Amino acid sequence: MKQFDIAMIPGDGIGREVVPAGQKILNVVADVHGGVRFRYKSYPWSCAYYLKHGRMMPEDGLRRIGDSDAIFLGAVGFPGVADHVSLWGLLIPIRRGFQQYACVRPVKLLPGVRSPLAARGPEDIDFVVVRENNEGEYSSMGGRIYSDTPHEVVTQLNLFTRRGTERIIRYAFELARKKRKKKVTSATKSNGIIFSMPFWDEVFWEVARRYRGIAAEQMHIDALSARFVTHPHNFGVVVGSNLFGDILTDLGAAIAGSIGIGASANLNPEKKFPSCFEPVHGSAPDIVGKGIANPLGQIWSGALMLEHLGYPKAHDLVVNAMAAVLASGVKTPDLGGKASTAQVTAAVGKEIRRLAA
Ligand code: GGG
Repeated sequence: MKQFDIAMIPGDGIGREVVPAGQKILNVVADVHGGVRFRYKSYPWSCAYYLKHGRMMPEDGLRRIGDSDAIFLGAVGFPGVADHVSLWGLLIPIRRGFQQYACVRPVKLLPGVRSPLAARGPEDIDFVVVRENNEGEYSSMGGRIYSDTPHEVVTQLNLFTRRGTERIIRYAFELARKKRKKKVTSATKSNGIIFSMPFWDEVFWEVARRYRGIAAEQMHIDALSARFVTHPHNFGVVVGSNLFGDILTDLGAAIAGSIGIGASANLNPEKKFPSCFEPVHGSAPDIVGKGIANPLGQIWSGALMLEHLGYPKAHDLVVNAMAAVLASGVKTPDLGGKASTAQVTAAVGKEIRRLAA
């Protein structure tokens, strides 16, 4: 029996509703698998914690969860705490402190879900976005002077290192090797951003030359966003900087039916540190407490965790169960259904048991 220690951080808003749903499904998987068990420790780090303690997590927070096998996180951010305070106080330290430099986000239209794109089916929307997760536009370098005067000056430095750029692009090409469509598309903006993006392009083509069997292309982020809508079937793996990857994956989740279904893995590929699994969506204050949050983004993130921990078949089992439940019409309102968080979760659990039997 293999036991994994999971650090759970439900965080804010609907994170507190979908993380327990994801945990239920992990327990069902453990149950039907028989050879794996999860031991959870929950941490209350969140905006509520900030309002009480003046920080999003304790000073030694990373040390406390550093020994876990994985982190299972819900959502970060809530009205009453500035978004940059909550993000930089919790999620970004986790991503950086544990060198989770590869953020992998599948964009896949599951059977039973209607894409907002007309006449698109599951065979048209099935690719992965790899987001650089440790540097780029998410940088704390810069400053603000002469505040509240007409002479106010604000600078924000983007940070692109050769090591960081090369390793994420290499990661994207390695991933493309395992995919049906062997193609990597690079998100750039080297016409307007004249230092970092031409550098990104240069590194992209240096790496691309080493992967003979994999098609490579670069596209400006504006055109690429439009192509997500007009030609989603053309993509295999899309690689982008921190900000570009973040924006593209909200769009990706939307064309795959709902932001509520988007899953994400913040990976430390070397497995020196724990990786963190969280849905793409945020805390959704508008639907908190209504019991209608879509649990599938969290459940799918749990499936990505299973894959990372060495159980790819368990990943497939969960995703197949999700697809079957959606195809049967059990959906939360964001997908046009009437089911609650609890009903969708129970249906996925039941389907996992049925498929595994
Ligand atoms: N579930 C992830 C979450 O709460 N994300 C909030 C957010 O705004 N994240 C920005 C980012 O991923 O960079």
